[in-house]
Amino acid sequence: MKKISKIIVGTHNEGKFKEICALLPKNIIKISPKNLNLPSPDETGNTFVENSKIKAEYFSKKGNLVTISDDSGLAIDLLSGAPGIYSSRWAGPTNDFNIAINKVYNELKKFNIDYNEKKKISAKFISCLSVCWPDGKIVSSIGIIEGKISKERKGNNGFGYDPIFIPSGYNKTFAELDSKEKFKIDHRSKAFSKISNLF
Ligand code: ITT
Repeated sequence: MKKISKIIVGTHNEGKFKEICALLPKNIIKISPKNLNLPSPDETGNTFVENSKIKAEYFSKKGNLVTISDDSGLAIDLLSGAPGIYSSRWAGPTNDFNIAINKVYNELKKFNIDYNEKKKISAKFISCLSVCWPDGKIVSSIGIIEGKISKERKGNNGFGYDPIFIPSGYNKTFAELDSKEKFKIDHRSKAFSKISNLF
């Protein structure tokens, strides 16, 4: 298969855009949907895979170029997997992650959790990456990182829910790790490693 030399990184999320660009080889030209004046498609799917495919198909068709898109989110076991595919929507129309994180803690409060009991609020980050070619060919890959919700938000790195997620085996949140450390273990890197041969 012909190696990819130019790609649309099909996301309007700046944090994600940076992280996907960092995963891709340096020599590939990366284009953002913003540069092409392309808005996001409606995420009408019921799963990460469906929504990831919707985005990759949409941008590759509109931009007539190979596209990589991601659909991802935080799934908290105690909340039956919420916010899940609604992770972005919990931040409201202004995409404010203070709102989304407050919502997580408010939902968890309903369970009277005693964080001092060392009870683990298990959670995972899930990412589905899809690569779509203008002829319609599409490849998807899922990556998962297990962890727990922190007692309080900590750290300034990363984006989204990073300040409240502690990956298993660590005692720091994703937002306290530097990006290189996060990339070694995170959901998006794991999904990417399974399709890295495309690049
Ligand atoms: P695009 O659809 O344009 O890609 P989005 O932010 O709406 O942007 P999603 O629908 O996939 O993307 O929502 C995923 C949300 O889950 C995202 O907004 C983040 O807040 C959160 N998320 C995903 N990966 C994350 C990570 O590595 N660190 C922190 N939060 C993450």
